[in-house]
Amino acid sequence: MKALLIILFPLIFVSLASSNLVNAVQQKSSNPIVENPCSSYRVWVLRPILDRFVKVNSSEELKVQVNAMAETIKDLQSQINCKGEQLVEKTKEIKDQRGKVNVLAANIKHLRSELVTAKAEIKNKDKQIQFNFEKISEITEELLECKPKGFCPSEGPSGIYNITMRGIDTFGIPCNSKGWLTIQKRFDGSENFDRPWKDYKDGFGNTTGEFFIGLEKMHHMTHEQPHELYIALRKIDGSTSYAHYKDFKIGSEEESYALKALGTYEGTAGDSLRVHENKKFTTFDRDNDSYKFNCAADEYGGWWYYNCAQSMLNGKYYKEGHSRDNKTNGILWGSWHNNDWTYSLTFVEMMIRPKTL
Ligand SMILES: [Ca+2]
Repeated sequence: MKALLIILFPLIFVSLASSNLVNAVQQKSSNPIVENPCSSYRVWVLRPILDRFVKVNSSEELKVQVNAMAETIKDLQSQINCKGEQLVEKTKEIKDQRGKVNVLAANIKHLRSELVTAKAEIKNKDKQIQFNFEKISEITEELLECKPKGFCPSEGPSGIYNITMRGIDTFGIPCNSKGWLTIQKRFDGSENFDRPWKDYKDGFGNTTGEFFIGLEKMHHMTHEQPHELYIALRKIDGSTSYAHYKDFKIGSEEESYALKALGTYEGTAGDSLRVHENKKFTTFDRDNDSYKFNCAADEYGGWWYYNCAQSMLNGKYYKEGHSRDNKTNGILWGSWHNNDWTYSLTFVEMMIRPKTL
């Protein structure tokens, strides 16, 4: 028995001492290990103790201790693997976030580009608004001035309308409901048409009766914009006809108020004004015709004579519809009364209006 105790005592002592030592080491280094399970610190610390156990413990105890240590190592390896997986996951998350940052950066770049475009568009719109504002101001000024036009209103009641245009004073003139402006009218013989150049230039008569508007006004109106001409005629028997010329233009006084254009003819009276196209105006005191004498002096009234006339709407007014003493100085439109130059019409109205109407 004594001999057995001698053998066991050292072993028990060594075992207890080893156990205490292990515990002491575990306690000493418990905090770092718990805080950082993935660390290899414990393995490093335990290695010499394990070596000691190999020398001092029995084979069974050593086996137990080694197994425990192996389990610990296995656990630590598992934790390292876990951390590795977490690291991979975090790396992937960082990569994703970088991708999102790149997308956001691209979006910001695109938005900046759109902002530049929008700023340019706003600048253009500002210019357009400024232009429109100036245009509206101009139109408003014109409307406020109530600037009259050099022709009749295209529609509205018939009556006397004021006409104002550059180069001539405002004047009142008859306009009908279809925009026609009367430039000459004969119907009762109350007005003398055998007048000098100045009267034909300025006009004469009464706009509510018989009158001639004046060559200067006719020139300005037809020079300002293209006009057409409509002539209404009536005989003593009450029959009527008309001649419609799609163009009508009178030259300046320097051009002797020539009949510069007539355009195409359309009507029922015949085209008796055609031969007077491009002829100058003649009065008894201003001979511009091709006749060896003065047509206006030999006949009656001013006209675009040549040698001398096929039409003569400023001729002498004969209430009975025929001249006296076989004179050929009446109101004539040859094609409508078979070139019977003793005939004389009892109603004439010459009218013009802008071609655009
Ligand atoms: Ca002559």
